[in-house]
Amino acid sequence: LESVVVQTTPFEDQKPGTSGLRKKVKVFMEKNYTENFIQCIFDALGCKLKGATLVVGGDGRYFSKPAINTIIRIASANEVSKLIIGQLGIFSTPAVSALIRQHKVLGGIVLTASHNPGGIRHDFGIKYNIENGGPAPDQISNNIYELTTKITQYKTTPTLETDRMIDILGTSKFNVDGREFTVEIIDSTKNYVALMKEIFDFNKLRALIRGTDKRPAFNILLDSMNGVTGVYVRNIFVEELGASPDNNVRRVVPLDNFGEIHPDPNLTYAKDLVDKLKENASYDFGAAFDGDGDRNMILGKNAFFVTPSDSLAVLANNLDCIPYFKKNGVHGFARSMPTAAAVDRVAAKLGKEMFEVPTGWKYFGNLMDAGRLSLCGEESFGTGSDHIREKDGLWAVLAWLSVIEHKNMGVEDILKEHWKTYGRNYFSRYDYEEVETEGANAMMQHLENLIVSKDFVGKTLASNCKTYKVANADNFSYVDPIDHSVAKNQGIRVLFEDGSRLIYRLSGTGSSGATVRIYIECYEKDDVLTDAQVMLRPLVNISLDIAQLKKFTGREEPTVIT
Ligand code: VG1
Ligand code: CO
Repeated sequence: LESVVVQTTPFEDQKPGTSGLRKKVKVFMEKNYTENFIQCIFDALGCKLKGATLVVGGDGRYFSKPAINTIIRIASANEVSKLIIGQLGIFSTPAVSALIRQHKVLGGIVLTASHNPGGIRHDFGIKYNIENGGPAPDQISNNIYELTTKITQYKTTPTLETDRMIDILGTSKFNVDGREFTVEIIDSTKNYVALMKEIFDFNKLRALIRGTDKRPAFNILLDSMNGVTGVYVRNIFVEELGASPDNNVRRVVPLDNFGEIHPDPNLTYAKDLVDKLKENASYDFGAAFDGDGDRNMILGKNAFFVTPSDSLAVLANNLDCIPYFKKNGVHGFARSMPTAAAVDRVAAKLGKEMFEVPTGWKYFGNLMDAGRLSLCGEESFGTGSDHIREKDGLWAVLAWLSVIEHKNMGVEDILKEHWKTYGRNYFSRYDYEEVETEGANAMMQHLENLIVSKDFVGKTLASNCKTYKVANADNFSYVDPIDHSVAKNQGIRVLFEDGSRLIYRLSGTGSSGATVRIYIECYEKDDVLTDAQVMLRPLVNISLDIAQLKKFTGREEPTVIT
């Protein structure tokens, strides 16, 4: 086969966001749009690409197959030696990360827009992961973006027949321009399942789920929301751990449009699961995952909600019951800046290093590679450890079940015990989706001006008879302790004297308009059982007030509250 060079012109909007390039499917379908971006990923890899192996796969959403066929042809023409692809194009994001590490390959291309809806009218995404298995750092993404603004041609092998190639397991070899090019289609779950078996004690987890002479079965309900985790959930929970395919799992067949739902595990978009747990009190535990399987939501009996920030803290406090950490030890902890600081208290008590990084999993990678970070999380339903370099929804559920098994306690009791020891970081996030970009930008600019205005620091803000004194305010910047790279403008922070915080960011994962996120947090040592929305009400009012949110966005109510 012979490769050809195709002339093309740049697109202006190929800047990767918080987690890769995400656009409507119809944008990726435009002539040369996908081709350009793939060629720019390869160009950014430079001479490392020649003879390299890459992993390719994603959450199976609409447009995955044509995108993979494009990747196969362009890779073959750019002297890649081998692609390892999941059958039917399916790999969860954590599974890609695991495979890159297990096979020690150059990197991987993940085809997903994560929790964004899928299908012909919705979103698609392409993300590059580097050789440690993690999302490309800013410097590489910026380089890819630079190239997309200048691209004039791409290389491809149009005669390479890809039809149905990814449907069948096996290896195909081609001769392209006199070089050997290999495509290996592998089982989507095998390596990942093996990894989970090394990390956790499957015998104990099976006993928990099936019940023993001494203990009744712990009744779980896992919701894959028609996303990619379905195949992993069936394999791990039903086949390996003996969960019931009828009663313990739901929506476990991945659909390319996620059944027209928003595959995002939170109280709004996974309300279905919340309702199931409320209706049926025999469920002890519920969990949901997002489209690509890196997010998780944890619920207890009667849908008792665990905030991701608390989830991280509870796991940090109990890691020693998981074989992986017994063997490898527990190094530091980390969270993204907007994530509530509950885990910081655990770190302080256990004497572990604690890091606060910008939003996005790519910022955890260097710390893990340097052996300084074992467990980390984000308030956006992301939890994970240094077993891979992505957040990992299934891992989080297996970790929670390990803690539950070990402590022989339910979710709610574990949380209450935790709060009794550490106090409680009340946390909520308000999202305003698809706001007009201009209004959102103007609001952020207003906040920028406000926080540097004279007398803002030191000011007392009040609502509902509660007063908060501003101790500090800034736009968060981060210097990576390992490579000293700098990430600026990562969110406006208003920090109060009593440790309460308000944070404002614009989302970097949407595909149309802007999404405003407001993160609200306070800490209570003793009053730990109040409803979070009640406790945070005064701070919420202050946050909307100082941002003049209604004036800038026209919005009365948030789209999603978590
Ligand atoms: C959101 C979350 C962030 C997360 C990112 C990717 O980003 O806030 O914490 O890392 O999504 O998650 P943003 O820029 O929209 O706030 V996912 O599930 O795409 O891997
Ligand atoms: Co995701």
